[in-house]
Amino acid sequence: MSNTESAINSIRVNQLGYGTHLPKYAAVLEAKPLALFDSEDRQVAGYEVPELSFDEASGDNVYVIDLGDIPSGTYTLKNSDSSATVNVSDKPFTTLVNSLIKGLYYQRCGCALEAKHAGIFTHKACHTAPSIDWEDRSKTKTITGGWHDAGDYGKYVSPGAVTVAHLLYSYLLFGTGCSDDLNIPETGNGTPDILNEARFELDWILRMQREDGAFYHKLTKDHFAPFIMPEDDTDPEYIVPPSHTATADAVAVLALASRTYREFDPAFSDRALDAAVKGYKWLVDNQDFSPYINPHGLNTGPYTDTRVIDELFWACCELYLVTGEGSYIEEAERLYNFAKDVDSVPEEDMIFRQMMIKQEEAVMYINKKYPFFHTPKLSGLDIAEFGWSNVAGLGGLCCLLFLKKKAGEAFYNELREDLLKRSKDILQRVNNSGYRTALRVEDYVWGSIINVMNNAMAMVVNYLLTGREDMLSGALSQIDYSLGLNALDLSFVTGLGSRSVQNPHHRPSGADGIDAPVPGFIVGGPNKRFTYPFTKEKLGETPAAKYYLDETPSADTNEIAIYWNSPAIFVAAFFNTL
Ligand code: 9MR
Ligand code: ZN
Repeated sequence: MSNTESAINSIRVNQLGYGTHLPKYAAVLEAKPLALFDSEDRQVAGYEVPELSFDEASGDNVYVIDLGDIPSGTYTLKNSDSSATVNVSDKPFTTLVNSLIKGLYYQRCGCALEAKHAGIFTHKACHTAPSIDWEDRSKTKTITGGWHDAGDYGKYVSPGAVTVAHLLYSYLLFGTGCSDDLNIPETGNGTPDILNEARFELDWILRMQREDGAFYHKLTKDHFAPFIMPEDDTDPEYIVPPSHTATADAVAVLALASRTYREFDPAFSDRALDAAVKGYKWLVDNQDFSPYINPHGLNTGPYTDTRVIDELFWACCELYLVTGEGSYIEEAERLYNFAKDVDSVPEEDMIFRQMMIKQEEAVMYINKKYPFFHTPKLSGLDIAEFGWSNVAGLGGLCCLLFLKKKAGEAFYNELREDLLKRSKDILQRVNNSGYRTALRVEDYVWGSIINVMNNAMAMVVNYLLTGREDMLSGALSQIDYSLGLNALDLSFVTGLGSRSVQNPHHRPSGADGIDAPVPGFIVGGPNKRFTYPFTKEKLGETPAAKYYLDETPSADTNEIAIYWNSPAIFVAAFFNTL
């Protein structure tokens, strides 16, 4: 497939399908009349297409049309040069949710994927050997389990914690939309499979805690493996020193897990809370924060994060909810205010002050060393962010949708206003975009799908707080984007849609000898910032929304990652409950 071919079809739809009771958008690139035909070729609706407008991100002239009320069924939408299949049903997103969760199962490490669960996508047990302590090579420890992070076989605590948080919140908020049996090894054990799958990662996160309470940053080799199957990837793995961000993320997700699993496994719930409290104590006793950077000779994903204040905020919110101890929410509020203005930190809080100032220095340093992170300047906590480096929004979910007024009336109201304002700005981006994509031109970065899905999450939260229909349709458009209503006319989810990603940057998909990619992964998508030279060579001046290659080597545009699946699970699970 080339990007020129993708311009041929002038009608772009959500290739998987639309909800009977939800808005149904299609994008058209020709100002020609459109008509909708049922499966017996009878016309059921006709539409005039007004003037197209120019979409800066894609360079296309495009119009998004609302197809109106259509009963369940399969239809064809046509104009004089193109046609597209339109599926309408009551529960269009069940397949999406289930397949994205099952995708995480395919990332399981330390065990075999057996045919009865994995179909043709089996592999033998991988990464079961003892790992070596990076700092003291004489020490080894066997830490198995967890999910492979992405297209590589590394396992990293922060991204894992964030992924699990998305799953647990999906279950807690939208349980009926995401609790199907998924044919994984634990299916039928009395716990919903979304929690069974999350538990696989949680058990690994628990194993990543050092005796003193800190959490190791990651468990990887010193380099990315070639495109081989995981069981053939036998070079030594290293236990990489702890970081503050990994520790705070682990604390937060374990506190969240403690309340989520209480009814299914009280012993696990207790264990998770003990580990969280111990991790938090380590953070309190070790405030000499400096961001994790890869030591010399270690060349896997850095997941460098210059700001730990959002991780601490999230951890305090979760610890308060699960323990009811007031000091945690006081701390959360304090952090929220400090982040707004470092000069407001009183003298007696010098430790925090130093931490924040150090962060400013770190931002400058890291921006130079890892330019692709575009580290933001310190200016408050962004509670509309739910990704691996900025988790303030997860603390926001905890306060706004669970603690509510128990967070303190004034604090709750402030957080609510903050979220409403940020999500309004996000909706503005949707309305400014030719394809109703919640991205500005500059948001097409490595893993742009995270911006798309984070923004959808923020609009979902707004909808839950206000019932605003425009927020609901704004969020829905992001699901449509991921399933084909986009400038590339492509479903970014492997295995779903009539025209979907075929060559993700995913080692098993590239090495298993099977033509089709492993199903159930959403790829990072268009990225015009810090792309590989070969991507630039092929795409040149292509507009941002089309800066994408469906080619295996293109980690910069076509990799998969656990924490890109998970926010999409959250959003799709929400729509599944409507
Ligand atoms: O998701 C990460 C993205 O925000 C960064 O810009 C990018 C560049 O380093 O790295 C991404 O994370 C990768 C990680 O470092 C290693 N595993 C694969 C991840 C997805 O590409
Ligand atoms: Zn493995």
